[in-house]
Parts: sequence; structure tokens; C-alpha cells
Amino acid sequence: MKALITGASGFVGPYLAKAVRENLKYEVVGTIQNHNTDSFSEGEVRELDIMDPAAVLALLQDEHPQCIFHLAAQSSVSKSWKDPAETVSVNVKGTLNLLDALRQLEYSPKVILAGSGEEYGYVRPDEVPVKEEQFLRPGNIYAATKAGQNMMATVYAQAYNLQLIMTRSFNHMGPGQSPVFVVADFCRQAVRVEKGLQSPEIHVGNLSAMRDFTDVRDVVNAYTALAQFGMPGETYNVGTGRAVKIADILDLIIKVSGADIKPVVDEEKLRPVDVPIIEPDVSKLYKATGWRPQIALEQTIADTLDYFRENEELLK
Ligand code: A2R
Repeated sequence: MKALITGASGFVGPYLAKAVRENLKYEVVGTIQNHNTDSFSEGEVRELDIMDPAAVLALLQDEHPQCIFHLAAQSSVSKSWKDPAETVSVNVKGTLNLLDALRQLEYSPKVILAGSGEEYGYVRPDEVPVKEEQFLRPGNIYAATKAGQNMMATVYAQAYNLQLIMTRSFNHMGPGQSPVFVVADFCRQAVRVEKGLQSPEIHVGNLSAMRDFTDVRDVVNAYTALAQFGMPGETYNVGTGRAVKIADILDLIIKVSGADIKPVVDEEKLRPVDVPIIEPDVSKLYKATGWRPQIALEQTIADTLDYFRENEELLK
């Protein structure tokens, strides 16, 4: 049995490949879009530009995977402000290319499409915890494209009887994540302080927002569980179900690091927080799969700090 992972060389892909081998016992084929075949080493590598519909169909016909995890995306909210056209192209047209290729196959593989908790956007405090039926009010182009992906996949699942399972995944964290994301950013700064590369201060933005953070190693186990037990045509929130204040995460990072660090508010990072709390209701995922997050926040932070300690080139 074979699983195909699109966008395999990103943050989630290598963890997912390992989980697929361990949990599902499938062999893994991962697609990369650059020519650097070293960028994915957890399985067989195929080059694929998701923007090329003929190439997507040819790859599926050639590999004949029983299961597909669609991760390929322009995944950065800030980049989606700077280059909305690219984000729409990859996330909407790229996903449509995959869906349309699936429609043309002579069999129907299970497909997990990675969506985002950002799709909910402006959530009122009385709407928390958000269920999958919640009205979507995306607040940025990335979120809008992921909401579009979800809607397109829902239509294709019904119209063509495809086995499409959609996620709305909340914040991920863990070793290997880019420091454009808050937990990796704070951990990197803490390690820079430890090594004397910056004054004993962590530059922070708004710390009052509450968000749900899940270790990437738990997230990928949820994806393999959905591949086994998820219902085609359905959407599942993926998260711990417990929002944490960013300020508390920072305190924990400082505690786990052990370095003497003071937070300093940086005007550049200080964005207004329109949505004070986003917390998902994850009971649908729990009931369908039995999945539960296993890794404590302290452990993720310790591992992420170690990752930056071991990769000094990332501290420059
Ligand atoms: O830009 P690259 O070469 O690193 O490749 C990225 C890939 N990708 C594409 N693949 C094929 N054709 C394209 N036109 C194309 N554009 C981008 O998608 C990268 O390897 C992958 C996305 O990885 P990350 O940005 O690291 O996302 P992450 O954190 O692994 O999230 C996985 C999924 C995404 O759909 C997120 O939106 C969702 O989970 O939360």
C-alpha cells in the first residue's frame, strides 16, 4: 500500500511521512516542487508543480496511491498579504487540479486535505469553542483560500463520490518550524540569548491572544487517524481543544530555557488582536478516531529549544 504526500518537504511533510510508515505501514511517496531531491528523505521523491494539471493526473496514475495527504500550499498568512495572487493560485487552483485529477481516476483513494483554523477568522467569544458548522469569516487571503479549498472539496466529494476528508488544523509547533511562527520565534530568540547573540530580551508582539497550539507530531497522528477512520465528505477540527495565552507560552519558554530573559514589546510585532480567543471544539475528531494529543507543551518547547541549540546556522 502506498501513500502520496504533496508538499512533502515543508514543515509537516517529513513528520507525516514517518507517521504514515509507523501508523499505517504504507510506503511513502513525497512530492517536492523544487529540484532539490535532498529536501525530502523520508520516502521516495517525485517532483510536482501542483499548478500543472496534466502533471498532477499523470503522477496519480503512475503512483496509484491508496491514500493522499494534500499539504502543498502557500502556507504563510503574511505572504498571503504580500502576494495574494500566488496564494490563490497554489491553494485554490492547485487544489482544484488535484480534485479534478481524482475525478478522472478509475479508483477512489482516501484523501486528507490540510485546511486551517484560520478559516473561522473573526470568532466571537460566545462562539467559542468553534464547531465545524460555525459560519466562516476569514480575515486574510490565506484563510479565504483554505475556506475555498474546503468548499471545493465538499462539492467534489458529493458530486463525484470521492473519499475526501478535510481538516481545519489549528496552530502547529515543533522542531523544524520556521521562526515566522510565534513559538519557534520565541524559542530561537531564547537560544540566541543563551549563546550571547542578543541582549537578555525577547522581542514580542501582542501576548494577550489565546490560541490552540498542537505539537506537529500529534497533528500528523491525527491525519493518519483520519485516513483510517474519518468520514468522506466531512471536515474535522484538529487541535488540542484548549487555547493557551501567548503570554503563558512565553513564560514557559523562559522557564524551560533557564536563561535570565525579559520580554520587550516590539512595535513592529505589535499587531492589533481582533480575535481574543480561538479555541476549537475537537469532539468530532475525538469521537471519529479516538486520537488524543500526547505531547505536553513543556516537551514541545524543550525539543524546539534543543533544535535551535543544535542548528546554530538558524541563529544568525
Ligand atoms: O515552497 P516549497 O518548495 O518549500 O514547497 C512547498 C509546497 N508547495 C508546492 N508544491 C507543489 N507545487 C506548488 N506550486 C507548491 N507551492 C508550495 O507546499 C512546501 O514544501 C509545502 C508546504 O509546506 P509548508 O509551507 O512548510 O507548510 P506546512 O507547515 O508543512 O503545512 C502543511 C499544510 C499546508 O497546507 C498548510 O496550509 C496547512 O498544512 O496548515
